[in-house]
Amino acid sequence: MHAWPASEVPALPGKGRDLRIHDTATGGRITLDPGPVARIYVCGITPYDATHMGHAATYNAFDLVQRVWLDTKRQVHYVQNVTDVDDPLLERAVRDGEDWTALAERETALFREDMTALRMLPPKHYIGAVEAIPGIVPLVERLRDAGAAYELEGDVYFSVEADPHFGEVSGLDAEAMRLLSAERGGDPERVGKKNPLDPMLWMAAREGEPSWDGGSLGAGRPGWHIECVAIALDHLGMGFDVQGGGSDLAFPHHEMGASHAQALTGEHPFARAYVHAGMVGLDGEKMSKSRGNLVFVSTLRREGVDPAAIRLALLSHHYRSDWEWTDQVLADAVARLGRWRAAVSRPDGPSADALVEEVREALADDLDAATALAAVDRWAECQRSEGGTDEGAPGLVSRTVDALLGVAL
Ligand code: 5CA
Ligand code: ZN
Repeated sequence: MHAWPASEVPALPGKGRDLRIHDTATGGRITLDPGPVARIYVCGITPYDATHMGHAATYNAFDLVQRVWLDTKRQVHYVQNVTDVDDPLLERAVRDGEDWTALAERETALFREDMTALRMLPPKHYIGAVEAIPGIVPLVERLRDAGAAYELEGDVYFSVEADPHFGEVSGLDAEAMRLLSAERGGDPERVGKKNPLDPMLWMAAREGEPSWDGGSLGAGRPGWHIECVAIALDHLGMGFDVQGGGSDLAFPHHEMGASHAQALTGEHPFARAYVHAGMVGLDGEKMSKSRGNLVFVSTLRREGVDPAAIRLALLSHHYRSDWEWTDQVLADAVARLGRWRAAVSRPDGPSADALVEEVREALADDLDAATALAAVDRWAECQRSEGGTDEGAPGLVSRTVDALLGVAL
């Protein structure tokens, strides 16, 4: 699949700091030490509805990871998937009497537009589940042949016992895993499984549903976790720097993915850091396509909201906290954008050299965007109340805000 166009990232004077980030697996902050090419995999959308503020907040967090790395003069090898065949997508297509491929294509196209408008840097490889199927089948066959997977009524399940590190990503106990597995696409109640938590790797063809040639597995379609594993191994290999997604992916998705990959390769870890963004809610509930309590990026854009203001609204919350989208959050962001634009529109101003370092330090410190915004606020206020004589300052502030926060002033 093609991704979306990249907005330019201005180069800043000096060099950024190495990223210290919270890793779900160790439960603490680690300093990432990627080589000259940092590798990141971020789970993409399931395209059955438009991009909502929760999605946007999660992609914003990982966009900041990229921007911090780029500022350290590294290259970034960023991979993202599109779950363009899965139960919720097929169910929505049936509900609306629409062809599932048309639905997936339309929503993926809208996602690209939203990401472009929000100045999210595109992945180098943007891969759909359907196009990954030829690579998935041999992986499932290998797991089965190694005894790490087994067949049940034509479906193929992964055996969580095959990975000695199973459980280390989420750190949850068996009961918590069981509850979440039932909630998030698993089938712990299915009779005949070796372990109730075992996830499906390959689903045998169902009547009325799309299916693909699965070689010795028979016709069918891939399970969810193996999709991301196949794409990540193909484009990044084991031991890449960050696997990212919202906190609802820590279990089962990232736990199972790590175990699939570790069982396949005998190597550990799959990712060096598992990074999870908090959940954005609306009216006291997690914003989700299945609940329908959604504020869409595209709706706000259509209403004439500046995407830079949407981006500032996302940035005003710490990426790991759960927060609520409200009209006030957006109104505050619109006001802030106005203040910043007024401040950089003057020909000179107070020196911004210290500001560049403050923004760098805040983001390197577990992506503390709110602190970065506060630093820019202080410069803008100083510009408003006192002004200054540094002719390069407004331009430097614009470039800093663009390069590190993805906000075009
Ligand atoms: N296709 C899979 C990942 S392989 C998937 O989870 N798709 S999704 O469309 O449901 O979600 C896309 C991303 O947005 C995931 O990282 C998910 O954790 C995140 N996300 C979904 N809802 C929210 C929310 N309310 N707040 C924050 N992030 C969210
Ligand atoms: Zn994924």
